Amino acid sequence: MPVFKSADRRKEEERIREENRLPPGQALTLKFPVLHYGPVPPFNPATWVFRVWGEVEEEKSWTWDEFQALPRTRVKMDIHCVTRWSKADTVWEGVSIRTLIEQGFIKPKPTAKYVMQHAEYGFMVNLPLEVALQENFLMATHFNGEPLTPDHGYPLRGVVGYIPDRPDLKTPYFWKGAKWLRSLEFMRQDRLGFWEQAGYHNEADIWKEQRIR
Ligand SMILES: Nc1nc2c(c(=O)[nH]1)N[C@H]1C(S)=C(S)[C@@H](COP(=O)(O)O)O[C@H]1N2
Ligand SMILES: [Mo]
Repeated sequence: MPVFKSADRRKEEERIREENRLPPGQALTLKFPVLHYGPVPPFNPATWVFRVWGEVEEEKSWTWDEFQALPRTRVKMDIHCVTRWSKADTVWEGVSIRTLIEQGFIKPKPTAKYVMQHAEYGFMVNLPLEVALQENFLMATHFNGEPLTPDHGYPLRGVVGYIPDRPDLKTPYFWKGAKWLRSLEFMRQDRLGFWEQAGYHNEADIWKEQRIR
C-alpha cells in the first residue's frame, strides 16, 4: 500500500476513528489500491453470462443486457482490506442478492447455507448465505457513480464493507468480494475460496482482526 502522508489523510483518519469506524490495525487511505492474483480478464458483453446454480430451485442465467435490467441498489460503506488499508464512504451501485430473492429472481433451496462467488480464471470466494444477504454485500457494477474500472472488477464484482452505525451486520475484510464475478453457487456446506485456501481466515471479521487462520 502506498503511504499517503498528507494532513488531509490524517485528519480524515482521526474523524473515522472518532466515529468508531476504524477497525484495529487499519490505516485510512484516500487512494484506491488494486490487489488481486493474476491478470485482469477481458470483458466481452456479447458472450458474458451471469449464472446462479447449486442449491436453488431453478438454475438461472442472465446475459449482460438482461443483468442490466435487474432491480438496482445503492450502498455507502467503508471498505477494509486485510493488508491494512481502509477507505471510507465508498458508494457502490449494483444488484443485491437479497432483492433478487425477495423479488423471486432467485429461489434458494432451504438447504442453501453458503454462497460461493465464482469469478474469471477460476477465482472464488465463500461466504455464509446470511452474510451475502446483508445490506453490506452487493454485486456492484458502479463505484462512486462510475462504472467499475477493469482493475477494480469491471463489469461486475462482489463488495462487502462496514455501514457506519451498523455493528449488528457481520463485516468481513474486502477480499470477500470477488472481482470479475461470473456466477453464484448456493451450497449446503461451506468450502474454502482461493485466499481462504491460501491461509486467510474463513470468517474474516474486521473487528476481531481475523486476518489469517
Ligand atoms: N477475482 C478476484 N477477486 C478478488 C481478488 C482476486 O485475487 N481475484 N482479490 C481479493 C482481494 S485479496 C482484495 S484485497 C480485493 C481488492 O479489491 P480492489 O483491487 O478493488 O482494491 O479484491 C478481492 N477480490
Ligand atoms: Mo486482499
